[in-house]
Amino acid sequence: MSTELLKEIATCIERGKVNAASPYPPDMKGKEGADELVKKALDQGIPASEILEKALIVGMSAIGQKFSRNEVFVPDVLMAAKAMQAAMKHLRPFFDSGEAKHRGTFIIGTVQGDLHDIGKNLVAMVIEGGGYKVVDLGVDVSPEKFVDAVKQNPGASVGLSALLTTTMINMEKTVKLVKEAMPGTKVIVGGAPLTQEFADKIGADAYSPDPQGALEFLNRTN
Ligand code: B1M
Repeated sequence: MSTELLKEIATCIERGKVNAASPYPPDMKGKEGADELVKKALDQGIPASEILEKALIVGMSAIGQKFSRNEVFVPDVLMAAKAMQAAMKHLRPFFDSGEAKHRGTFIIGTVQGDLHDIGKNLVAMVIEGGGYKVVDLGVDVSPEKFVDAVKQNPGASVGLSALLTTTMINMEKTVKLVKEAMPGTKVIVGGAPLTQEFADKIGADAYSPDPQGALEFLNRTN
C-alpha cells in the first residue's frame, strides 16, 4: 500500500504533476499531485526520510537522467522541480527540526559578475531532490561570500556556476579561497562555457555539464 503511494509520488515528481488543480500534464488532469499525495503519505505515518528517499529522489533522478540523455527539456525539468517544491513544503519541517536527516549540505551560487541563474536553479533543485540541504547564495556571489557560507556549514560541498567567458575566470579565486579556508571542501563547477580541462586547471574537484552529474558527484563523495 505504502509502496504504491510512494511510486505514485515518484511519478508525480518525474511528470511534474504539482497538485489536483494543476492541468499539467494533460494525461494526469484531475488526479491528485505531489502536494496531496505527500500529505497523505505523512498522514499514513510514512517517515519523511522514506518519502524523500523512495519517492522524491526516485522521481527527480529519473527526470535528471532523461535530461542528461536529451530525452526531456528545460520546461520538463522546471515542472518536475515545481512538483518537488510542493512535496518539500510538507517534508521540510521534519528536516529543519532534525527529525529526518539530509545526505549532506550543498552550497551553490553563480560566480561574481554573473547574473545568469536559470541553470544554477535547475542544479539546486535536482540536488535538493537528491536529498541534500541546499544553501543557495544566488547570483553575483563574491569568493568571500562563498568562504563565509563554507565556514557556516562545515563539511558542505560547493557548486559554482558561470555562463560568461568573462566570469568563469572568477571561479579560480573562489576555489582557491574556499580550499584555503576549509581544506578538503569539495568544489564542483559547471555552466555552458566550462570544460573539464578548465575545471582541472583551476583546481576544482569536478566538472559536470548537467545537474545530474553534479548530483552523482555528491553521491560519490558524501
Ligand atoms: Co546572457 N549570455 N547575457 N542573459 N544569456 C548568454 C550566456 C550568451 C551565450 C548569449 C550569446 O551571446 N549567445 C552570452 C555569453 C557569451 C560568452 O560569454 N561567451 C551572454 C551574454 C553576453 C550576456 C550579457 C553580457 C548581455 C549584455 O548585457 N550585453 C548579459 C550579462 C549579464 C551578467 O550576467 N552580468 C546577459 C544577460 C542575460 C539575461 C539577464 C538577459 C538572461 C539571464 C536571465 C537569468 O538567468 N535569470 C540571459 C540569458 C537567458 C542567456 C541565454 C539566452 C540563456 C542562458 C540559460 O539560461 N540557458 C544564453 C544563451 C544560450 O545559452 N543560448 C546567454 C538555459 C540553462 C538551463 O542552461 O545556464 O547552461 P545553463 O545551465 C545548464 C548547464 O550549463 C549546467 O546545468 C544547466 C542545466 O543543464 N550547469 C551546471 C549550469 N551551472 C552548473 C553548475 C554545476 C553543474 C552544471 O555544478 C555546480
